[in-house]
Formats: sequence, C-alpha cells, structure tokens
Amino acid sequence: MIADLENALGSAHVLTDPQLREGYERDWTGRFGAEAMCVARPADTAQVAAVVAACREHGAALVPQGGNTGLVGAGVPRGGEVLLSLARLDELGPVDPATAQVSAGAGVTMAALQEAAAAAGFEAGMDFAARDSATVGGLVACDGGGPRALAHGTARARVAGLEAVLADGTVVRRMHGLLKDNAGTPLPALLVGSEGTLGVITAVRWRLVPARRARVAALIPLETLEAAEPTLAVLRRELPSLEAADFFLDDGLSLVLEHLDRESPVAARAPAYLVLECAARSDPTEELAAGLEAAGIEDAVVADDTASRRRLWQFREAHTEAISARGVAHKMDVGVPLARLAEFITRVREVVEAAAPGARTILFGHLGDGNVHVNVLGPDPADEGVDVAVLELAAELGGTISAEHGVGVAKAAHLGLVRSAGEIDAMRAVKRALDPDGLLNPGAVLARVRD
Ligand code: 2HG
Ligand code: ZN
Repeated sequence: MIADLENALGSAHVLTDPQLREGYERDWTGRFGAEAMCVARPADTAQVAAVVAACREHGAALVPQGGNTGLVGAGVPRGGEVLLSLARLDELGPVDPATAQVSAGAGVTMAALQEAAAAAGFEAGMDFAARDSATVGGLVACDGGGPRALAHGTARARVAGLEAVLADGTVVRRMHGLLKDNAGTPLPALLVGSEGTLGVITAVRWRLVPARRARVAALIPLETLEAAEPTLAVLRRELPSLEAADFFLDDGLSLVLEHLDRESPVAARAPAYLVLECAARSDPTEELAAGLEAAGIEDAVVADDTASRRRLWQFREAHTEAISARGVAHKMDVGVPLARLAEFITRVREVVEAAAPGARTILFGHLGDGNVHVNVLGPDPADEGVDVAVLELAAELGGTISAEHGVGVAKAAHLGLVRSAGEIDAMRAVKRALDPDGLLNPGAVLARVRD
C-alpha cells in the first residue's frame, strides 16, 4: 500500500514518520483524532484519483482533510486510515469578471480566495475566523457558513460547480460555471455538505459577489435576548446593507478580554451583545443609524474604518481561541428557530448543569441564522452526556444539531434526533451506491452500523 502511494506521489509526500504525521492526526480542539496509516499529500486531481485507487485496491479507508480547522472530527483519522491531505491542491485560477466566478483547488485557503477576489473588485461572500487555514474544499464539503451567510448564504450558495474523485476513482467534473444547468441529477449538490463521505472534492467553481467596500460595524449591548427576534425583524427590513448579525454574552466577553488582554469596548456591561456589519457601495453609516433608531437601539459602539472594525469583530471571533486556551471544549454547533432562541439560551444552561454539574457554558454565534455555538468546558472529552443533552434540547425546540460545522464523528450517532428514519435510510442508500465498500470517511455523518 505504502509502496503504491510512494510510486504515485513520490516518497516525500507519503508521510509515515509519526512526528511528521502528528499535525494531521489531531483536530484543532484536541478532542478528536487517532493515528493514521500514513498521510498522503497529492499535488493534483490525478494524484488524488491514484490515492483513492490504491486505497480501493488494498481495502484501506481514507479520511480527506483540508486545513484541519474542522470542529467535529470529520477530517482526522479514527485509527488506521490513510489521511488524504488536499493542502497541495492550492491552484487559484483567474477571476472571470463576466460571470463573477473563480476556480479554486480544494487546498486554497479562504484568505487566499478573498485576496484574489478583492484584487479583481469582488468579494468571496464568505468570511470567518479560521480564514487563514480553512480551505475551500473542506468548507464546501461541510457546507460552512460564518457570519456573512446571513447575506450570501452558506457554501452551497457560493458553489457554481465542482470537481471530485468518487470512491471508484472516477473523476467527475462540472466546472463550466453555468448556473442554469439542470441536465440531470446535480452531483455537485449531493457532494456539498457530504463531509467527504460521498467523494473527495478536488476543486470548486466559486461564485463571488461584487465588492462592497464601504463597511461599518456596530456593537450593541442588549438587556435581554428576548429582544433579539423583533430587533432583527426591524434591522432586516431597514438595512438592505446588513451582512452579519452575530452575538455573544457577557461571560464570553470577560473570557475574551482576559485572553486578548484588552479593555471592554463598552463602559456599562450588559448581559448580551449584538455585532452587526453593514456593507454597501457607498457609506452605510447613515442607513445603520436610521435602522438602529427604528429598532429602538440607543446605545452602540460604531466602527467605520477597517482597523477598528477588525478590533470590534475580535471580541466575537476570539471566543474560540479564548475557550481553547482554557481546555478541551465540547462544541455543539446547533441551530434554533429565532422565536425559540431566548428560551434555548436559558434552558441550555440548565441542561448542561444537570448533565455536568459545575461545567462552564459559553454561548455565542450567528444570531441572524439562529446558529448558537454552545461551548462547554469541564466534562471529560470522551464523555458525551453533555453533548446529548444539548443536542436533544435543540431538537426539542425545532432546531438542528448541526448548523455550520457538520455532523462529523461528533454527532453521527445523534442524527436521528433531527432526521427521520426514512431520511437516514435514503442517506445510507446514496452512500452505498457511491461508496459500496465504505472507504470514504467511515464513521462520519452516518454512524457505523454494527452487525
Ligand atoms: C465561529 O463562529 C466558528 O467562530 C467557531 O464557527 C465556533 O468555536 C466555535 O464553537
Ligand atoms: Zn460559527
């Protein structure tokens, strides 16, 4: 197996030395990971197909990995698989201004895509804290989102086409970028969000958005999260430029301030904070001010230049880092209907306390999408009690157990909370049809069936 891979990729790109493998074997949180048989680092699609063919021939499972920024264990080994790193597929084509599209290899980082888009007068239509490491292939595979999904949708909405290697080594390619193409079942649509279980994404035709360089951000203290839904209703109507509406709570702010060694952005602290970003062709500051007034918001910290906007967003974005510095967090990336958000926030603390007395719960996320990142510090990483309690609550309130991070191995056993038996059977049928031997990312999304 190793010799075949070395023949295909060159021995420098088949890592068997435990020290060289290490960085690929553990996930960012430190909660997931195991030893890989080896790490294969193909340079192009043909080499990816060769790796898949070798795995198939030798009956070895493989786990695809992009920037290894995933939080649900989908991109790290479970034990003994070939870790297929797509990092070297980092070719970025020219921006086509007429279609507002660009072709990106799976290993292109979000930051590189943003930079190329900006140079051509466009934007990627997506942004998030892990921009420097997260790759296009990985974020399309898990249908990533981030704050700007509010305006531009999740990765699915940005994909005009893709290229992938299927489990039998076939390369499927639809990169012509024609948005209107309904000639048959769209394979790309099936692969987006399949987390490497149905095929290995090797390239993406990405839809850009016109650059909206005039930006303003605002941090708004909130007395109660009950006000969030009616406030958003006004802001969405009054602010055509609204691009993001995230939130965090006061205990999370304290953690971040300590971690970054910064002063509070507000003199009078509040239970919760909203972070808004407006983007337009001409300065949206007045529009924002009018929108805030219409929503009855009197108090806001406004940042209207790039440096101060970045500093303001740091209070929200640095939550992940600040939490990680305290230990291995249980991360439940759930979604709840906005009308139930305040109820969720109250009750989630109670269910966590019942499942893991004394645990620390930090809540933040993308308010406009009803997407709450529940982070719990304290319980043993292997103990799933708290995870189950939180996921059950999200399901009970009509939400989802995975909003933007994916199911991975973290939530595979709990898919039945939000997907019917019929839906799961259909997912299994698709999996069997495309990957009959179960070589691709086994145990992710669909729990292994034991017989
Ligand atoms: C974010 O919104 C990411 O910053 C990470 O989705 C969330 O750390 C988390 O739970
Ligand atoms: Zn997020």
